[in-house]
Amino acid sequence: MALTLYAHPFSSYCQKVLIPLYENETPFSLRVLADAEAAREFEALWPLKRMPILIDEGRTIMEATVIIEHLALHHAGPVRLLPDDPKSALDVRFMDRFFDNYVMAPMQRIVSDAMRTPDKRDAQTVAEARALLDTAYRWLDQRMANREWASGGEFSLADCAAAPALFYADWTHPIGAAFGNVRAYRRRLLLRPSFARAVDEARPYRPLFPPGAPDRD
Ligand SMILES: N[C@@H](CCC(=O)N[C@@H](CS)C(=O)NCC(=O)O)C(=O)O
Repeated sequence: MALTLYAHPFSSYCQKVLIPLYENETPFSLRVLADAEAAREFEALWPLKRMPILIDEGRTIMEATVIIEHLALHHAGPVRLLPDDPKSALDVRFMDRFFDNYVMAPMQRIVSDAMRTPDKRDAQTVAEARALLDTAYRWLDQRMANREWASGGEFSLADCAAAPALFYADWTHPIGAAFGNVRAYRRRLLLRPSFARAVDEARPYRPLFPPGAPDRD
């Protein structure tokens, strides 16, 4: 059961998939997309060039959430990232969408804008992204008032999405002191060994962070 992941350790969506692989100690080989040969293979496999992708016995699986669902179906380990109960699983999937669409996406918009030359930057897009992050933080703060993890009582797919999303969102648009539950949840995620490992492996790349990485996790 040879699994190959095309990914980069510093990428948020790649970390989202590294977390479940580390949670279950699933064996896989990594093709790091800083390598030119790996990048050529990746582009041939997925012309949309969005990482990560997983190769499982010749089959290419795209999209971080789908990769995690694929791992849960075909390479299940002791840590179940989707509950068996369909209603509970639906809430996990909702929270996964929440983190991708309303935290990861606006964070990426701010980062992408910082990669442009000053004359190509779009202040309105960045302002809208920051406003969306504030709204997302506010909603999440209430949601997390009495919770350890994003959905149900167990660490799940939703937390895999949350960890890198909140990690980088806080770097680009700091989570304010008013959102203590979100801050505490981000700290809990950083203590989770699977995510802590992904964060450690990405440390050497911090100087590459386009808006500039703060001197902290
Ligand atoms: N919808 C995709 C998004 C993946 C994505 O945006 N990956 C980023 C890295 S974090 C990427 O490949 N960026 C390259 C680009 O935008 O050209 C998923 O869920 O896997």
